[in-house]
Amino acid sequence: MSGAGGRGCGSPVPQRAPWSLVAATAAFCLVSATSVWTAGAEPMSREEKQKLGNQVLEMFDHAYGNYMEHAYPADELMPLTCRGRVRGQEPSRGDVDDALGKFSLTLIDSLDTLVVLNKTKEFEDAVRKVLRDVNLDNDVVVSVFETNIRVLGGLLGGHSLAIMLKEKGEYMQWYNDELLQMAKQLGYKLLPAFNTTSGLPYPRINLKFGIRKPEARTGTETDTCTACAGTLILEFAALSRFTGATIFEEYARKALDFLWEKRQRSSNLVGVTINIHTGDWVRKDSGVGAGIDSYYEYLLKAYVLLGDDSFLERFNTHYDAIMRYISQPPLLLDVHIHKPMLNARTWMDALLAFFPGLQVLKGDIRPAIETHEMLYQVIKKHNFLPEAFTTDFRVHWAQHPLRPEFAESTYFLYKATGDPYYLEVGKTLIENLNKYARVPCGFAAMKDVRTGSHEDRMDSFFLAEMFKYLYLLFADKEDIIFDIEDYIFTTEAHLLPLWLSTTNQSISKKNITSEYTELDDSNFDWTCPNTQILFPNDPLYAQSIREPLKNVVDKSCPRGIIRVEESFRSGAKPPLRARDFMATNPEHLEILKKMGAASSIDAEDGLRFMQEMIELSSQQQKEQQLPPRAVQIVSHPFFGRVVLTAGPAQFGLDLSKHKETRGFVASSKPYNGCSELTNPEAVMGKIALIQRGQCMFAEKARNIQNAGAIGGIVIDDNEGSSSDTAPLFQMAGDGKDTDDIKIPMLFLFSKEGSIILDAIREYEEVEVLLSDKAKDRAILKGKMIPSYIINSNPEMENEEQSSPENDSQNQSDEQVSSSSQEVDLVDQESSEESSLNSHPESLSPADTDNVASISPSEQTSDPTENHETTNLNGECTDLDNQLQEQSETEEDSNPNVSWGKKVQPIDSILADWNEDIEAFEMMEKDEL
Ligand code: DMJ
Repeated sequence: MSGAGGRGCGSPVPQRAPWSLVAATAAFCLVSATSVWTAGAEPMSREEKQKLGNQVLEMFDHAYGNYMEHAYPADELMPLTCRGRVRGQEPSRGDVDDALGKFSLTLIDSLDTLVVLNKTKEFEDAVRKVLRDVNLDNDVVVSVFETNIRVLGGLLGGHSLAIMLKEKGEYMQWYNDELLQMAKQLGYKLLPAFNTTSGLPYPRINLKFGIRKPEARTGTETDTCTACAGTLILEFAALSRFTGATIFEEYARKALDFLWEKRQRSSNLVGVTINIHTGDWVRKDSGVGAGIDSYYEYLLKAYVLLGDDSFLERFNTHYDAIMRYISQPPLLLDVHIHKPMLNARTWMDALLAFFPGLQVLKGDIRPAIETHEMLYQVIKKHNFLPEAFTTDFRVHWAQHPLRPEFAESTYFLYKATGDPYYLEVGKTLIENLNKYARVPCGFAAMKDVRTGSHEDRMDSFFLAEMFKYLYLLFADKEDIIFDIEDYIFTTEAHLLPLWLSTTNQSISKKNITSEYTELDDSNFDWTCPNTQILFPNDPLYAQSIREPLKNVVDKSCPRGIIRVEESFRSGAKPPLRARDFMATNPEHLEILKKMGAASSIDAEDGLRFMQEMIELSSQQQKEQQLPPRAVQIVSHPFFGRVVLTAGPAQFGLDLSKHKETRGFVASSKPYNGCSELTNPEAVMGKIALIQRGQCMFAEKARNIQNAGAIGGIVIDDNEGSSSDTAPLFQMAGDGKDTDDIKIPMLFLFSKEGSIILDAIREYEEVEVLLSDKAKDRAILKGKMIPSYIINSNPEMENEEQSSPENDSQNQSDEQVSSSSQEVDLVDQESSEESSLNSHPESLSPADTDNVASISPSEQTSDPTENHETTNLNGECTDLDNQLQEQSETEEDSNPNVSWGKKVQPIDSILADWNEDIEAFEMMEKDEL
């Protein structure tokens, strides 16, 4: 999401229509408040701000440079394997891949970032590359939503700044609207998606063949997400107004009109998913995060950009409903559209982090400060915002794909309040990115914020949005070569000029509807908010709102949201939880006695306690689920920056209880480790690498232990398997007593294992750290280089993915198959079965259903996530921290561009593997 730059109410805005005052709704706050701030957090010096701005520039160079060097013209960089992600050449990740259209996505998404970051020369080069290399006519099925916000938006943002630069007279003098022509071409390619009776677009389209034709391979979908259908108006209207071709704005307006018609009339809320033919709500839950977020954003911004009152009326009506039902400060919780008093979830998703920024644009600062502060507390606990977290701030879904929403809200809150606190927040974001996400070849998404493990993924929005907001946060007006306040940010942070509001207005005139007399006008803010009211002569305003929330995450024990708030306000002791109950504790016995007797709240507690006791005992009967572990490569040139997700073992040293194990790696002989090692001298004192298969995991462990190894890493022999697509795998013992195994054992899927094997080939001496959680790079060794001075590792890109040992001994007799469970007891199966299952095509939906999975509820019952306990004083303690302390096929139609030249197709297995975690699947579907 994002907001308008805008001007103060009093600023002369000759090129803008009267409705531009609404752009100033936020703008007034932004401009004025920044200058009135005099107290609160320590102000940050200009030097410090410049230093941080320079750090952002260096980080951008690292991300963009590695993309251009190792991935371009592919859509995205895979920062762990240091190569481009090309659709059809990597295992499918499901809907996430629908953003990839073989159109050099990251380059296009980065265009206007280059100008914001003052890299005008690089922008000029990048535009030339787009014009020379990018083909928009590929036979590939893409998401209409993603293509609109990232590619159409990227081209329009690039065009907007290209004409600005041209006008300035130094750069882009040759430019003749070529990006706009490409944008128009793309716009026409997207139009067939709107061929529905409702006017809501199909979710996907084939760039070459459109929709429905047999060659298109798409057009049978019936549902789309609300944000998918409702996040088009800015780009489509800009395209119409830039070109004079009215059709784009008309189509986007029609889709918005339909969504508005379909709002639930009594709650004024919209659901997450809608049937594009009937208009029925398919998912009737409603929030401000995944699946809906940018629909609301675009209503308000459409008003800002286009000056059409109907958009503001709609936004305000929805906003009123959001604040009434969904906002439970500091939380934002999904509800049912028909029963809006009923929460639909007990967790929040990371996408809602944009909402405080939107609230700033609306001028509603207090709840923005509250929610932002709550999110910041979650980030402080986990370094990043997990994709989903519960109302008691436990991790619900541990991934973090370097999303920019929180940085965006931080920027807008700083502009609105001028409180230097938000600069400190930005500084923390920069530090965490460098410390935990930076890898030699870019920045890698976090696979698990708890372990610090990485995913081979750097989404284009990281360059489009994150660096813009972070840079702008620290920049003064003179650091930017144009006036940012003359532009509005799209949801992908692309810049569209506000002067479009007065250009080619015929479309809007023709389409404005007049049905809005039914609405209560008193709900609408037509005037510019005054910072004297927002911050009534009290510069400590933001701080005073934040202060009570300071410990909301650290001090909260898992419990119901209403009670969280209640006890938070009253300072009362939290209710006793079943898992904390100790029969020997007199205080607990006293509380127990009271339950059901004294008050309705006690009765409620009593019931909850009983329920929890039942759940707890059934949970304890379940098989032990261990959390993932981490293998961190600490030797040159990795220096701890690459963290691989590893499966745990149910035997050997428990890394969550003991100090981590660190050592150089050595391959065992025989590589399968199934008999006494013939190279004990090579593995003595080292961490032995062993191939999966042919005997029990425990047997392998004993053999390497006997040879003197201090730990073991079992590497999957199913070529192409990856923790990106497979569920967590844990190694079980042999059904006998395994107490004799003292060394730690971890499991790596083939892709992660090959990163280590490649490193051995390249650098010979490779040192790793086996632990429950990645360790801070700074404390790994005195040898550490400053985290922001990184050399990329170009050599890695051409390395083969399989080891020589694999080649000779790859008699994989085991696979992650329908029979495999999270806990594999036996490390043996017939090779016949293996070869059958090692092909994705052989995995029928039924097969994949049987694949080991971790459901969201299982995830949350993961021992690592239920670490908060209540001590005798009723204070919450965090076992997480204690533990941490203890252990610290599509054709390529552009002949000029070689898409696959740098790519080794390592992952042929597991393609199209269904996501196995139901919540994961749901979120991915709503993934924006
Ligand atoms: C971006 O592509 C856009 O901001 C979108 O609206 C939401 N999700 C991503 C970033 O997380």
